[in-house]
Amino acid sequence: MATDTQTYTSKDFTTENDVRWCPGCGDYSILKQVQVILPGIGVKKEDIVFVSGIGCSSRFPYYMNTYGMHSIHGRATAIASGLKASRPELSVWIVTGDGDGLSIGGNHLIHLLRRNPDVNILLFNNQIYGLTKGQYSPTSEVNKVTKSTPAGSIDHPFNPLALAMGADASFVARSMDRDPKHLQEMLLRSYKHKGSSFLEIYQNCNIFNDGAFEIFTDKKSKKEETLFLEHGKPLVFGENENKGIRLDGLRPQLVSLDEGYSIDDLWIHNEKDFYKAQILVRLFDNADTENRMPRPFGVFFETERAVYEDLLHQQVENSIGQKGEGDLDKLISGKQTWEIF
Ligand SMILES: Cc1ncc(C[n+]2csc(CCOP(=O)(O)OP(=O)(O)O)c2C)c(N)n1
Ligand code: SF4
Repeated sequence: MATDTQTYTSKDFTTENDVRWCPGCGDYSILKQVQVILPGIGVKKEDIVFVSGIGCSSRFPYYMNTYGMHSIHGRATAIASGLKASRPELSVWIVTGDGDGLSIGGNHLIHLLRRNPDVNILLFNNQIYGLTKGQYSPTSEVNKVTKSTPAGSIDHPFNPLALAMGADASFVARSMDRDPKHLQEMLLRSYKHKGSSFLEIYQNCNIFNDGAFEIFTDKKSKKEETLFLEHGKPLVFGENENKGIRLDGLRPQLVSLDEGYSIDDLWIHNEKDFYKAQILVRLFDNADTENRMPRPFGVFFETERAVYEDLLHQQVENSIGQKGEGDLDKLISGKQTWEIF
């Protein structure tokens, strides 16, 4: 095992623990891609921490040869925020599921995003509760029949990226387990972003929700159903790259390049454009909608914004500069203390 970051390989990040996901689970690919990109970031293993909540996806830290914490349900975000505030030099990664991160942990997630600590959030979205054997989750589609919705779900699902934009996330992206190259690219972009990176990863739970994202991942339909975003490039997609999206005022419009429109008419992707990102995250049509928009993948939005730990440490330094080093005993005893005999 290498100890120098220059000579790390993906093997340096694997452990001897048995990986206990079901055979065929999408989590394996995500684990692999994380292990592939980490040698390239130049950070020592002992300075990397994976914090997870509870769920199948949250078993992730066991399988990483880094520091890690399998914490409490929905609270990976809270624990990671505290860790980053006290040890800002660490590379902190949060692994969470759609249940862990958006049900019980939804509140903590939005507050982390608005505070913007420099952490990377990987939201494994399989649209189901896997660990507890197949109940519906906040991203399950309407009419979804599960053990907890035997007559079909009547809940309107979350759109995770719209939620992240609403919480003023400074980096918002989507990828999928079945496109290793794209996933590696998005993981690296997430790492490089200074601030909270929110990366939603479509992940197949082949036991309780098999094929939830098949139209986006299957070779036969992928080109027609997906749109891969590239900064500065037009929004083109389709089997023959003959379809695109243009903006008609504020409305996205699906057009055919064979029928009167050219590349020059199309919307040019700009990751820095907050308003256009708000429109992009809404390309979220159901698979059965006629003339549906393709589902975008890639970086929707990135902006620079002060990070929480920098502000916090600056504030502490300023206070010390103004008032001198504090005295904890004095603070605890306060102005009015009594001795009881
Ligand atoms: C306080 C608390 N409530 C409920 C549970 C049960 N529970 C464990 S994991 C989970 C949801 C997991 O779903 P998700 O986050 O989507 O992860 P997956 O297993 O699909 O990867 C639930 C409800 C728990 N462990 N603790
Ligand atoms: S239950 Fe689903 S998410 Fe959990 S390990 Fe099995 S396939 Fe993966």
